[in-house]
Amino acid sequence: MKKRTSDKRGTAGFSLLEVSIAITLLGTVLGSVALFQHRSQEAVSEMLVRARAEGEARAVLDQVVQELTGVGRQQLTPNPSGNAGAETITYQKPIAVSNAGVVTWSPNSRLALAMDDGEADNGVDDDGDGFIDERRLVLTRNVGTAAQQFVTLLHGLPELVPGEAATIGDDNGNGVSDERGFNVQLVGDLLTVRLCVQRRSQAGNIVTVFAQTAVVVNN
Ligand SMILES: [Ca+2]
Ligand SMILES: [Ca+2]
Ligand SMILES: [Ca+2]
Repeated sequence: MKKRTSDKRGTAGFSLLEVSIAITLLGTVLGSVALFQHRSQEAVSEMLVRARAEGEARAVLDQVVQELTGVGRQQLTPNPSGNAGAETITYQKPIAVSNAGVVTWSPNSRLALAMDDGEADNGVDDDGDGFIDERRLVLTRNVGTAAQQFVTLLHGLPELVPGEAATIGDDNGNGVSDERGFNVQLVGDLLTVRLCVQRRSQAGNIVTVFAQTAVVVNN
């Protein structure tokens, strides 16, 4: 009589080798999922940081446009029409015009870069935010008078915008040489205002935002 044989593999379950392969595969899959989640979180973090920085830059640009609207070309100091434009600009706005057409100008206001809080111009990241020698944009009203007032409009503007080297010349090909995070440049009657801000994402990646606009100046 033929002896009945049983399928030992079927009843004994998985072999050690199979279990070991399964655990390895599961580990790989879980690792991939964790990596994917981490990357997704970082991508979302970067998106949020970028959106916030763009909002900040846009709002400051609007404020700068408001400041510079109506300014006279002759009242711009220094003359920002060179290749390097200007990173500090002093200006006056018309506040009255007499019947004879004589314009009364406001006291001087100034937009200028200053070292950011806790930062010194020394090639070192003094405030530990991951950026070296970053600037802030400062608006000064009533320059040189008893009523002089300072307002910081924006923090975290780079010493030189990415793509621009500290050698003379327009390395990033945007028409301005050696520009910092704030620059104004006059071409004809058009005053172009450029902003660049930098932030760090949660994982420490650099997020750079550029924004620019232009204002027509009076003669
Ligand atoms: Ca810093
Ligand atoms: Ca520094
Ligand atoms: Ca440039």
